[in-house]
Amino acid sequence: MKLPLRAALAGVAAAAVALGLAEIVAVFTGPDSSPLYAVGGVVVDNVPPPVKDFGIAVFGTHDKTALIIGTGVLLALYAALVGFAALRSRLMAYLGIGIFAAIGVTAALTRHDAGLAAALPSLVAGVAAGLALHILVPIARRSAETGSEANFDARRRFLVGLGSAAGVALAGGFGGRFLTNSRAVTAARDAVVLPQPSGPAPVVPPGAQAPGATAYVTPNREFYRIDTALYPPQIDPATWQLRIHGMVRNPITLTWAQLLERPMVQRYVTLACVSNEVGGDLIGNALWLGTSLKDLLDEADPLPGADQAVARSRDGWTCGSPTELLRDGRDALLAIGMNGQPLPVEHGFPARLVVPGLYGYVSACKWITEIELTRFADFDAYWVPRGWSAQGPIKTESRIDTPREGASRPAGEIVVAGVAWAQHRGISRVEVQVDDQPWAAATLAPAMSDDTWVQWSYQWAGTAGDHRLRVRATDKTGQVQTEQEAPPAPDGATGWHTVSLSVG
Ligand SMILES: Nc1nc2c(c(=O)[nH]1)N[C@H]1C(S)=C(S)[C@@H](COP(=O)(O)O)O[C@H]1N2
Ligand SMILES: [Mo]
Repeated sequence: MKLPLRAALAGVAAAAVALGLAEIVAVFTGPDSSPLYAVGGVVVDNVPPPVKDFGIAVFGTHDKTALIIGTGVLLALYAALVGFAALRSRLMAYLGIGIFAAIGVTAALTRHDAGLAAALPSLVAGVAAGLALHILVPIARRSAETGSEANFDARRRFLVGLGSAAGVALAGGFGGRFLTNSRAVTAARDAVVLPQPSGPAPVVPPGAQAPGATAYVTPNREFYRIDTALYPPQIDPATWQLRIHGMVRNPITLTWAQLLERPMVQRYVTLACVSNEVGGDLIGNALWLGTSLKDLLDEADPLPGADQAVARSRDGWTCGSPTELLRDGRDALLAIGMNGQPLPVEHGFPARLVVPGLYGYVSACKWITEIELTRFADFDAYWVPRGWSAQGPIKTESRIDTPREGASRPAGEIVVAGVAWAQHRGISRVEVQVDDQPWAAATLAPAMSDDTWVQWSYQWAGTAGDHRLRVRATDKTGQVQTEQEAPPAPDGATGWHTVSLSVG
């Protein structure tokens, strides 16, 4: 192996050691301070919207893993260059490492609520990378010398050097992650005993499940997850507080114990993501346990003109909902339970907002710590400067769940089924169209309320041949789902979900 390649390998090994040790330090300074996660977080907050949409479209809910791996690959390339540079000039190599550490430090310090300690993992990483390179490059040099007696020995030393680096890196990386996960709030969450709701739990009517359609109630493990958090904030309820402040007459601070004493209700509410494509699955229905957000806001007593309630999460993410809408009597909840469990950590433990009728990005703040009353004219929440609309009412939509695109079926009775939603307005009608035939009414299953999706089904006498099925819903305001196709940005995709299949 040629010397430049050996030097590049030494560089990569040095970076691996650095990142491994940084993960160990980050066990104590918090997952967001690890250079990989801090830099990843900055990338998440700053990628242009099309790239973010591409990430979600291609990697789905694995877009975060893809980002971390992508960051790792870029870093490895950079480290290889630094190793290579070390052959010509030590100074240049150390400068390269300095830049790498500075990027990590800056990223970590600029994360929401970061203390000075957040700089530590990247600083340690920088020093470790420098030392590792200092040791490895001379070994690499000697091992590449030919014709020397000790050459065999030198090669062995180089391999041992690389092996040790890999060992430190893996032990640090996996050990650090393991320790971080073991410090997670799992135990605190397991210890939570959810309070009893004041009223009886709503009962799902027997016919709510249409055969062939997605489950009416989405199990927690299958519920879609969308957020900007590379590592979900770990919040111990014992230290959690919600502050309601800004343009209010009575600022409120609510502790976990105080929250548990408030009246609780249980409501089925279907949550939907504005990024959902027509026919997509970024939507789910759950039984939420929570306390009335309207009552909390009434107590805080917003000043006239405070038309926007900005919810802020522990990691600094924000969303803004119309104050009036939160107080119009709908079941806007400060939720702590999801399908009978404390909120899963990925879904906002210990507390989040759930607002029927609004897309998640303008309402469903997870890991909530603050609600600030302000004006739409005075504050843009997280997604607004990134090209999304400040107002995000859920659009009337429907989806075919069976048959699937490209399916083939024997001729005869074919069940066409799916879901339709127009949260808080409710669905009044769903129609199916086969090829260019007239629209035919589907059968609506009973729904819990206008705040959830509705399942529909249609018995179709399928004839041999290739066919196209389309669906459209009408909400209870009389609005028919538009055929006009629109992408998710800036305020939700539209169009009719279409499925092609062959029969016979
Ligand atoms: N703190 C925080 N809350 C958040 C988000 C986020 O990025 N951070 N994303 C929102 C978006 S875009 C959606 S669609 C919903 C998704 O909630 P879920 O992950 O529980 O399904 O959460 C909302 N709440
Ligand atoms: Mo979303």
